[in-house]
Amino acid sequence: MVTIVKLGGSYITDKNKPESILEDRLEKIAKELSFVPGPKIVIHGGGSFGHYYALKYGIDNPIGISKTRMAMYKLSMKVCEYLDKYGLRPVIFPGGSHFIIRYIDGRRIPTPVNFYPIERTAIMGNTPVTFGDITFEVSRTASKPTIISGDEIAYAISAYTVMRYSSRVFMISDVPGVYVKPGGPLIKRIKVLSNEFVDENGNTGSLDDIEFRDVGDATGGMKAKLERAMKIARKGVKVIISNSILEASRGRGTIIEF
Ligand code: IP8
Repeated sequence: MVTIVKLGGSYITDKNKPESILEDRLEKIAKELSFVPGPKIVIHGGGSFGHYYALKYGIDNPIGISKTRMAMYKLSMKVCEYLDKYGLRPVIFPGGSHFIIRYIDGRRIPTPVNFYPIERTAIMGNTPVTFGDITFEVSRTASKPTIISGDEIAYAISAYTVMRYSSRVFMISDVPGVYVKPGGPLIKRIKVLSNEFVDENGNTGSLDDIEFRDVGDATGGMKAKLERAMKIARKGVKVIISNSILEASRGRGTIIEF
């Protein structure tokens, strides 16, 4: 079983302060991940590293591309320091070097390029670490720099590995899962095919009935996270949204499956 762990940028950094890392969270994640058996791949977002520089310099010019990607390497090294501390033998594979966006009929399709070294490294017993980054959006007629998010990379890896291995995705956030409404019951399981959920009290409902808290953040909060998780689940890969890798590995949190 390959475990793909997606760490949101806002989970591991303080988005309000450039280049600030929430080290206690990295410590917790690394420690928990060291108990998970089998191959693992870690993906992280940009938070107050990548997003700060992408906004400051833009991504359509050499300075912005360099500054943004350098910031992401710095953040990734910090993630790796903690993974190394807990014996996870991390190896960095920059997102912009291993994934592109294919742009077909108005749709962005995140696609692995040169995935073989990542796959082999995971099987060898190292932990590949990749991240949301600047890459290229390539259509039949044009190519331009674009940001590929950590979630898009999680999708690309899931879509690629689903035919080869059994895999699961843990989306780690600062809440234990998805709630039916603010303050109230946690959703245990979502079936994307039937558009239904079961909550922690055993009650069922339709996904259209979920009331999301209006968080007003740029990445769209839990609603957007759930949509991205559902895209992965439609490929046949189970996703668990949780605030803990240990809980997720026991099947606790919100499970999203086909
Ligand atoms: O935080 C974007 O990744 P995300 C990374 O997962 C950059 O959206 C370079 C801003």
